[in-house]
Amino acid sequence: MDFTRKLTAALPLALLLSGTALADVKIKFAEVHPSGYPTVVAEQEMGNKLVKDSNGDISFKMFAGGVLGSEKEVVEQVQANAIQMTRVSLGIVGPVVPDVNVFNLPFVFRDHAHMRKVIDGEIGQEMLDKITHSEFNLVALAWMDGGTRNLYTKKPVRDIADLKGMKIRVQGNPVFIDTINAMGGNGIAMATGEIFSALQTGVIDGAENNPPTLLEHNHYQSAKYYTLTEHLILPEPVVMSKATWNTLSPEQKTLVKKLAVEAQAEERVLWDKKSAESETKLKAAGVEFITLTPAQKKAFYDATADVRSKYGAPYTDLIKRIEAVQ
Ligand code: BDP
Repeated sequence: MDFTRKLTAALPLALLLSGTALADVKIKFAEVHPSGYPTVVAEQEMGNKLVKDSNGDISFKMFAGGVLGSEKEVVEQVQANAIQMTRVSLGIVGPVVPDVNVFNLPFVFRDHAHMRKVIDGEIGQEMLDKITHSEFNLVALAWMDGGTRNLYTKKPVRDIADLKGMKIRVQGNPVFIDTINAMGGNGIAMATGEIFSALQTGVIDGAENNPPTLLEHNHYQSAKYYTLTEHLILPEPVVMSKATWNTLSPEQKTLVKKLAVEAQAEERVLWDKKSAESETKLKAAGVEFITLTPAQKKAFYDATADVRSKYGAPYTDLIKRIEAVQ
């Protein structure tokens, strides 16, 4: 770095002002969500602070809208350090770091507030550490909020029986395929970017996600029924490639971690606002929100009991600790 500093002192001002060309660490950040989405806004802000607070030693460029590939592809690229950072749904991390699948179990969190309490506390940090200490060359820094996932379908699901045989897209994680199958549907894994046309062409009958994704990825144009099952509440780690992390100075590591945690808090505020706006917009666009009675919701919970026992068996103590978080 000292050498670079001496070098930069000798360089013309124009080159200095271009900034990124001289940065020691160049971060490409991949996002599957479009510009303006809460995660993208908070991460871009994190990037701006990173450039400023590192005095330009770190550069940051956001690639939103999935231009660098699907989340699965991006995680592979981050492991290989071809992409330096991303935010990814925990659903996609599960097949890579199976320990995190505890958070991916259906109905493992009581509600959205419970999930937030858990990720903000020691269990949340332990889960980030599990990613970091796995052999997969990722350093997990903080959590983004991905809201609560509900089913959306082309034909209404007013009761669990209506789901029978419906082809429902899930993220590429066996836990989710088993979850949909246990509910009577037919779970089909595909990347986020393929859902829109799969819904249009009838390759799938529905999918499941939070209101901002249903809106911003335009899935509501084909799927007009939104059944509030609340079956998954998936937090989303912000990860850095370990190869890049290892090139950072101790001060830079502290800075990156601090700004990622700040982004976590900022995104949460943006998330709540965006969720409320999305609900209003979806309803205005003719999407019917189907509320379940407690008994109807319990049917989804009961149907997925085997999925919780199958994947949760090695983690019974952890699950008890999660349940104990008030
Ligand atoms: C959204 C997540 C995004 C996932 C997407 C999906 O924010 O990371 O890729 O769901 O299900 O809620 O593909």
